[in-house]
Amino acid sequence: MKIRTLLGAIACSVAALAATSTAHAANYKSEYKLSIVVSTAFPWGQGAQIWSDLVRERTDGRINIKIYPGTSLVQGDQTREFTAIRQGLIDLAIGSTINWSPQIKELNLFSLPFLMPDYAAIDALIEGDVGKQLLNIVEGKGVVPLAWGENGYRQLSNSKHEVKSPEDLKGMKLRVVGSPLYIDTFTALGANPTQMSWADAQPALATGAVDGQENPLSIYAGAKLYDVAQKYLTLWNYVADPLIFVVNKQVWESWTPEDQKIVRDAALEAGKKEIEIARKGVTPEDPALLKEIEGHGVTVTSLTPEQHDAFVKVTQPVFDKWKKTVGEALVDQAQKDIAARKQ
Ligand code: X2X
Repeated sequence: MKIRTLLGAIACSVAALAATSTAHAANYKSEYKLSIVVSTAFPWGQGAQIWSDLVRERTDGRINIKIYPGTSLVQGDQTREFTAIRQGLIDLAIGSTINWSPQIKELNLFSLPFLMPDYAAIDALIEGDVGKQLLNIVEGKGVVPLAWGENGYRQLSNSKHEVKSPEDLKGMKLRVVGSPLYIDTFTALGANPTQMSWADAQPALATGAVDGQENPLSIYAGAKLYDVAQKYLTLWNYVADPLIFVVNKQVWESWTPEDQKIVRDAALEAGKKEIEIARKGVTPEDPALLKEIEGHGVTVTSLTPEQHDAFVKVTQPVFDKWKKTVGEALVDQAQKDIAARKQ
């Protein structure tokens, strides 16, 4: 009798549990929209693919993420992506800190000219206290941040001539990204910067409406910018843009704690792998991508320490001005952590 009661109770709770998970699953959408700027042919998009695949596998298809490249959910306007995530037009995203800077001024940190001299410096920021503070700020804006990724060090290309000094940039028409900090930096360098989306940048380069642009080598090569007359490339590592993996808050809260953990762990795993992919082939130790670019007849210019210093000097006032916007304490902390980084 007792055993029967016990078995009955177990059967009841199993049924109740099953009912709860069905109820949860019933709240789930059949598809979750993930926004990114470039396709899965780029490291950024590969990160999205890895995340989406891991989540689908580990939730047995309960969470089905579809990738929307080209920031198509906001008609290509990267600077509206963060707002669209908040509003629920976008369920998930892997976004560049640059594109979300108009809404989160602290993310301009990574765009301060010549703040981060090497990968160890980037790691010291995103893996340390500064990274935590920034993710807290993102969370405070009502979006759930899960992990860091990386677009990469942004190098300068143009169709005119080799750039080795600020003088070489004089009057050059350059497409820049959506934070006004970039307008200030390139104005200080004597160029003629104009802000446009990545979608508009490619035709503008192809028609010669602009002379040049700045982007990580993976984007430069993936978009075949050497085929649109971008034959001069200067490696100057002046800024790098990390990526942030996020989920819309209401969507996040609609998931069970078990599924939340799966999505978070998968983001951390995908972020780590994506950073590895983004750093492939673009260093003196592993120059495969650089060699490929040179193979397309591109003049690749590296700077001597003196040439590098000239760029740092001219952009110092921009750094100082924007340090106030980003937050003096945050920038001081970043500089301290970079100075103490493990090489
Ligand atoms: O628009 C760009 O330059 C890109 C693709 O790098 C970003 O989305 C920041």
